[in-house]
Amino acid sequence: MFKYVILTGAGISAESGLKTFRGNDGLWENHRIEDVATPEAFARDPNLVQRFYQLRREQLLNPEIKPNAAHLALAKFQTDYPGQLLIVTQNVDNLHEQAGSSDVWHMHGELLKGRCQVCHEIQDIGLEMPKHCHKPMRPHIVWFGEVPFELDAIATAVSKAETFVAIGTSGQVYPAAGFVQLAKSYDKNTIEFNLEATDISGYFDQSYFGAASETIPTWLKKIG
Ligand code: BJW
Repeated sequence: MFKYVILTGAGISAESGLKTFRGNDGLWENHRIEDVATPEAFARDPNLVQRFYQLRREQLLNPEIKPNAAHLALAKFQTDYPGQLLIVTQNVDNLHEQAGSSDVWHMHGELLKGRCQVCHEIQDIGLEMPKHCHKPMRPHIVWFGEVPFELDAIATAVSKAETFVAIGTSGQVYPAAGFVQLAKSYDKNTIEFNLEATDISGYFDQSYFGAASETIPTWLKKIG
């Protein structure tokens, strides 16, 4: 089992140029993420939702969007200490993989995958959403009200790890926001890295405030 379980959120990719969800105005064409990222929104206006994710793929595929020092330091730690560090990411980008990380579980899905609405097959996709079983595939994304992936395996990993770490997540979206309480219920060490205090800071034994591109490489050097 892994010594460290690391939960990452949008904040770790912010310095790579991808917007966070709840920063600034948090709106996309005047829609709140909660209004676009739901199965109901997709049923009501599939074109709007497909357009939202196509724009997100366009952003991610821009060659200027690259992993930053935080992604790279995590990947290097995984290479130097194989099997010690599991990354559970809420992010649908592939910046951990681009940085060279191997143990990455995408609990909210992946932007560059589509899922067949009929037979549920999952496929790698590019910019355009392909058809499968004569219908456009849906984004392979966990929307509000849908059950995130790998939850049982994540709970097991958290219960067996020494330390649970959250990086760049606001702690507003469940069940991910509850992992720290789960870790505490097993008496685990818990650490948070963020720019500022979050709704769940009180559950962490230690909180380090600052940009992840600086705090994460420093911390990993210390524990390596
Ligand atoms: C930096 C930084 C830098 C910036 N360095 N840090 C009432 C109470 C409790 C729960 C619910 C409720 N009503 C509804 C629910 C459930 C709901 C929920 O939690 N809603 C809340 C809004 C209240 N959750 C769900 O529906 C989930 N499913 C579910 O509950 O199923 C039922 C079930 C569960 C378990 C068992 C059985 C049944 C599904 C949630 C799906 C979330 N999907 C999204 C969108 C899809 C992906 C996409 O389109 O991209 O996932 S929402 C969006 O939020 C995205 C993210 O992964 C997720 C979390 O956001 P994140 O990563 O925390 O980003 P931000 O922007 O919020 O925060 C960024 C942070 O970074 C900030 O703190 C900054 O300070 C920091 N930062 N720069 C360090 N340089």
